[in-house]
Amino acid sequence: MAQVNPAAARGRNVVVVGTQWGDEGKGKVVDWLTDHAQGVVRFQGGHNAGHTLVIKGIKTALQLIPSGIMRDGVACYIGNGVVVDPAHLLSEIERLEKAGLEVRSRLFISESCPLILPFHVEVDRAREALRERSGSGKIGTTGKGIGPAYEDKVARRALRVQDLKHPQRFEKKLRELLALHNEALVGHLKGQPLEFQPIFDQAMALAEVLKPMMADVGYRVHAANAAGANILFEGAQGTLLDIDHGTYPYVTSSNCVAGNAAAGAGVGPDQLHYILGITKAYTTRVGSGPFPTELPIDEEGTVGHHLSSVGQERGTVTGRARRCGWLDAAALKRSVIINGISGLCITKLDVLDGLKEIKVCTGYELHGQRVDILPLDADDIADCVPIYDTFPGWSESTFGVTVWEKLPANARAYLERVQALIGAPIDMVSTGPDREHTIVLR
Ligand code: 2SA
Ligand code: MG
Repeated sequence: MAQVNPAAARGRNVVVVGTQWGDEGKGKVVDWLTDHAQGVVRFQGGHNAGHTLVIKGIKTALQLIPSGIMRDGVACYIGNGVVVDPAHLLSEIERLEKAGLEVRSRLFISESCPLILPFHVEVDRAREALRERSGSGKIGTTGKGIGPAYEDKVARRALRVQDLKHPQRFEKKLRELLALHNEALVGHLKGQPLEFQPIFDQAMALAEVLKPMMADVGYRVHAANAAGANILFEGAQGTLLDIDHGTYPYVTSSNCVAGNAAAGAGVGPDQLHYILGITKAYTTRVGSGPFPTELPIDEEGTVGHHLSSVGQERGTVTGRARRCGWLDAAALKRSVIINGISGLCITKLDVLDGLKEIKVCTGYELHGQRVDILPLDADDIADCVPIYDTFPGWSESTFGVTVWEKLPANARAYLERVQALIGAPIDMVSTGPDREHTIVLR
């Protein structure tokens, strides 16, 4: 089979999205594809994302800065669809600079990004505490202020990156917004109010540092493209956490699907040429919400424990243990349709090495009926009883394999069946965290 990197053709843009509940390994794949790209754009989410890259054995976790930053000379864009915590952004820039990377000259931050400010974090955490106290159940957010910042955006009262350039305008808007959030904080959220001055002073200090990186990102990406550059659109979280299409309300507050790559970067949908869906060979989820194929992870010797420990399934940002379970092809079927997936990359196949048998959920029994695609209502999803196909496992190691034919026959059979069930071709397989641990098909 010919080995073609999906990003290799000149002027070809690739969108990379997660097809599950995030943590599919998007960061590694984006980094690998960046070999053939001159720019990488983030288009949604914020520093709730945790993209782990391993390059020459050294692990780096990125939250807000696009994964392209690990390659010299690649331009990195933070699109208007991203919510930006300026204090976090600066700390991430400084951390990467300490590691010897050139960041500021090739990082472009959209002036239209809404800002995450300290009161968003307070409100996010206080709301979670309230949900817990009232018995309505936590969402299990990352506590980074993501939801409240997007709420302000949609309510048309957000402070945006561009406001940082205008101290008087910033002051006026900040006073109004802070008053509103303080009212909620001291009222029903039973928290503490925040003071204006420290927030304002910190923002103005950050403004000076960030100003040279502020840019008209949509236009820049358009111009780069017109000059023949290949652009990668790097999704964060995953389709099942999408605000519209995910397991609402147990979702994040942005659209994680491929269609939002255009709106969240500020380019036309005709600039999205190939949609690569990243799919972990099993399923994980961090935070609350329904998860039909979930397995218990605590008991040694069980499959759930195997996935959790061999897969090192812990939140990159929060350190929380991720919930683990079998691959859910019925959920993936929905992801493939919503994203318009061109091809899939299966990641962490090696984590399944050594399991006696491997299961794939092909549909569910729901209220006495068989359904073959993930329902839209979270309560229905919680009632779904998965129906499984069972495959023999393999004892050989697939870690680091780079050629399809060298995979164990049972691993190939498993992937071929998955491909047929999901309705999209597998174009890549990742067999380890390093750049080199990659099989390219088609
Ligand atoms: P939020 O903070 O408002 O976006 O949380 C809402 C839900 O979205 C989930 N979410 C995530 N799920 C998986 N990975 C994410 N990034 C980190 C990682 C998470 C971590 O890479 O491991 O470290 O815990 C991410 N970000 C948001 C979140 O769990 C809620 O279910
Ligand atoms: Mg992650």
